[in-house]
Amino acid sequence: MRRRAVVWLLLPVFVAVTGNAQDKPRVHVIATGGTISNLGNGTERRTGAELVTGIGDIGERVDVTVEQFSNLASGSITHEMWRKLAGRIVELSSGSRPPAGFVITHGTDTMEETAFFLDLTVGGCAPIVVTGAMRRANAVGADGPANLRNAIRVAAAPAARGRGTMVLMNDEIFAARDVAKTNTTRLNAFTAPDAGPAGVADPDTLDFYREKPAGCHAARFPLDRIGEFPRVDVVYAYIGADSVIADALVAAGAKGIVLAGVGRGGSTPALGRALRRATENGVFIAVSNRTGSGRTGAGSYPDSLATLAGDRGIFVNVSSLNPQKARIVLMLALAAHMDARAISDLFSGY
Ligand code: DAS
Repeated sequence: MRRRAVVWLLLPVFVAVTGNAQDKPRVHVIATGGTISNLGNGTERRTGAELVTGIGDIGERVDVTVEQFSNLASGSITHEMWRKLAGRIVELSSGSRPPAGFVITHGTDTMEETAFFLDLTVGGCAPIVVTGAMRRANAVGADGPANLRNAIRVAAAPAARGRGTMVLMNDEIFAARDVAKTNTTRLNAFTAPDAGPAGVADPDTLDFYREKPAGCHAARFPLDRIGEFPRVDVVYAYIGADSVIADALVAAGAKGIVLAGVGRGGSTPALGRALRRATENGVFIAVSNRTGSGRTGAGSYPDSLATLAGDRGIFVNVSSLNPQKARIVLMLALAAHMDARAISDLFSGY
């Protein structure tokens, strides 16, 4: 299965799966794998073309083309695959017949990370809608077909233009920045704990709860400004957390560490001291929290870091971004060679 996935990555299949394209918006589906394609037998997964064909009537209103990017569980998606996926969307958007929108099928486990990466790196008017399934492709009550159908509807909709990358799951539309997987198995596993959903895909209409942006979506980190991805890790705070993990990450070459702090961003004294030592080695520390929602608070930092807050920006607050999303921002900021002050300002914008 692994060999097959690599072949797909290198030779993407680009097929039109719906008929007559006249006067219909085109949505380009890029399939990466995940439970939506998983048949549960350990070897086979449905292709993107099979998934689209399985939803029958969608071709009446939308011209759907499909490309197989990979066919992997989402834990196997890599940083370089992110760069390649974003690059592919940029390439297709600037081609002679750009699609009206994109749908990315993806495993749900890391979906929020890929969606946020795309939102930060791909600009333009065409919406990017990431979707997947909580139940396997051949499960009773599989949610994949409805999610894919709704994602295609959103990607084709004029009302979605300029909104950047979204996630569509269980009839709800979420902004990539806000969404998180907050349950392991339920169909309503995706929520936006602080902001709420951005809209809903009802059977008769798509309803967005926020005003349509005046222009197109601007990428904060356009791909052509990003160099190599540095090592950036997340360290969890908990009762008894000591310095071992943070020290080991610095020794392993981490350029950034996100603290998944307790409460509003605190840690144990020992972990706090280790993070302070890390800053002395030029490592950037971004403080997030492990609560699942809410802002990381100014003044709630570990004692040993408090005096560094704002100091040359080496210690940055990440407001309500969860740790895995704060990690992406820090990694991109470092890959874009932003300096300490710029990174500090960037995080205060979240
Ligand atoms: N939960 C799935 C994912 O996120 C795992 C799978 O489909 O193999 O990709």
